[in-house]
Amino acid sequence: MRARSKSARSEKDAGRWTKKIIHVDMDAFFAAVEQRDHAELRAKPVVVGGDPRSRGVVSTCSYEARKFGIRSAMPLSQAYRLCRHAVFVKPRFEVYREVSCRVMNLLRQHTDLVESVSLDEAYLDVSRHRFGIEDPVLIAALIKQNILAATRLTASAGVAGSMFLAKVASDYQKPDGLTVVRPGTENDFLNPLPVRKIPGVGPVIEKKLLGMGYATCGELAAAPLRRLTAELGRHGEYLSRAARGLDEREVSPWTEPKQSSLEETFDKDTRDLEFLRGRLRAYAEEIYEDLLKTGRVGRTIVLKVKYADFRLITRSQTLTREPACSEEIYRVAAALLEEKTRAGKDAVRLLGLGIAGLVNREEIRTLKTPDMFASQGILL
Ligand code: TTP
Ligand code: MG
Repeated sequence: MRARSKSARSEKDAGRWTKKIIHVDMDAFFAAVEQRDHAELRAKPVVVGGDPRSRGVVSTCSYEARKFGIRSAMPLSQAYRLCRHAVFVKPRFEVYREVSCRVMNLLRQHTDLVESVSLDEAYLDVSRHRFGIEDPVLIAALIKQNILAATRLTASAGVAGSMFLAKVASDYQKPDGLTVVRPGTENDFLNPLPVRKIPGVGPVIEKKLLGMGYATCGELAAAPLRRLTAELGRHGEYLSRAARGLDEREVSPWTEPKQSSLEETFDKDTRDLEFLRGRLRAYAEEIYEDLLKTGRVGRTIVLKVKYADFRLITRSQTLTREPACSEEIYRVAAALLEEKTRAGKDAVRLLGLGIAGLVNREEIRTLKTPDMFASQGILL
């Protein structure tokens, strides 16, 4: 009898959440690592990106720096104008990657269904928790504690019935937040939020939506779909569904395309092909090492070029099998640079190289469908 009543209770609990999704996002990630490792930076406006006299952009900044209006992707020179006493530091990607790896491993202690979307951000489906914990809010609280104890860094978490809502929720009370969107309260949570809170809505789409008279998700949810698609093309349907909280995506650790990439804004625009090739070779080596270290494989090589006039292009090539060495990545990238861009003729401001469509070698193995991957040229 006892066992029965227990299972009846847990069935009832499970019924309340269709899916239990947690989104975890580290707070001011690169800047928080710098403040952790350099005590003199704590409680100060810290900008990660490099020398403010260089032409790079802000990777991220501490919450103290955000009070001055500094934001990711802003030119460093502008950040300097906004806050002259900010401390500008160079990024240490190897350290961030290591911390990220540690955090992702902690998340995998709770479930195999972890989809990491960037160094500092991941979704978990904890509908079936590894040790049977039923309450996703408790799991999220444990995760935050695990991360703090292991890394001395804070993360924000969102708990909801879908990936979309969990992501919006994790952003809701940053830093060190834990926001829960309980089943049945989805619209109450979403309706008052400004449209900018929808992932993928940047300043351009926001302006367009405001111009159309939609300031909040509630207003956007009530907008005729035809009007949205007419004005915004294929974004229209996504926005309409997002504003209504509709999202059927599954957390998928092995299929989601991921990218390993590096890019650099040069101190001076350059037409020097030899120099650009040299940079590509250095990126290829670093990327290849990263793939080896993180056990990931991918076959699509992506080259990014921004010209002096800020025109940005990407060119990619998908190989028939995964690259066997950094030299192979370099050769493909150099060929793309020479044949598919105007580098050497037009001045180049920024150069980037990446590998897209990455999957995790371990995760492929556990899928036990090697044929599927062999047909894509990925060796197990
Ligand atoms: P985010 O999670 O977007 O930002 P964040 O962790 O710094 O701050 P928040 O508390 O708002 O989450 O990005 C994670 C890291 O990715 C960030 O620390 C630095 C890097 N990044 C860039 O290098 N360039 C960018 O434009 C952005 C947005 C992030
Ligand atoms: Mg973050």
